[in-house]
Amino acid sequence: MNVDFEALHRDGFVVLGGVVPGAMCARFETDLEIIGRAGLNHRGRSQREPDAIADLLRLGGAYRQALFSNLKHLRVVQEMGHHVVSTLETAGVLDWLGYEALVAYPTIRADVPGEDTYLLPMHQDYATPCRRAFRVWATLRPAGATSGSLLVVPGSHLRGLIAHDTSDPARPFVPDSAYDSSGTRLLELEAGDGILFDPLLVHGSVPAQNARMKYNLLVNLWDLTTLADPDDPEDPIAGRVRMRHVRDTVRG
Ligand SMILES: O=C(O)CCC(=O)C(=O)O
Repeated sequence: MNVDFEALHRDGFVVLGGVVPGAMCARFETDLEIIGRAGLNHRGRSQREPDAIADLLRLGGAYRQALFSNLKHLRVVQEMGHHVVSTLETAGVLDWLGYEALVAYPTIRADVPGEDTYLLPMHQDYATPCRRAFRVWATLRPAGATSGSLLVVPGSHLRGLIAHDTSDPARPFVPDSAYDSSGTRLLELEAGDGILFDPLLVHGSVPAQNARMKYNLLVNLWDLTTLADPDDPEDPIAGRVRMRHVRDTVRG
């Protein structure tokens, strides 16, 4: 894989074609289908939606929370994470980042069609606790306006930290007036494609318009020598992380 570092610096992101192999996407699909069916069977429910897991998650409750928080521990998700990091290493990205103490871990987003509680309006990443950080967002299904995707604003990272509107603490967002939205791009990607991006890039959720789940792999790449200090009230990154804690408390 070739990474265009000039574009990464200029735009704040680059597309990574096929960063998650098709076989891993397929195993993830199989795992989620099996989990969904097993959960429905256990509760004596039948499948109504194209994705059994969507029916299961709509049942809500503590089981839903437990399931969400454990999806990232699926072996295939861990393997995807390792694959992404070693692909980036081979492409010279880790050398380019030059981190002194690399944290690299994968997590998963699984968006239920029609639910908007967990969608992210245009924002910079405020859950990233290190000053030096990058992330990978990869789609595990084809991404686009109908199937759901991500909006990105090329070059917006160059503005540095932008103040978020927190009038609704459950949904902090960057106001339109804070960036030039004329170049906003909706990512159209194949399953397994992704982007490597600067957490300061202004970006936001594009929900699926169809009845299918939207699945994304996120890989966080942080330099732990630049960890923000939550005890320092002046630390701007720590302030962002506080915004995230408030959001999670309010949103649930
Ligand atoms: O995939 C999405 O809907 C949004 C993901 C995102 O913006 C994030 O993780 O920061």
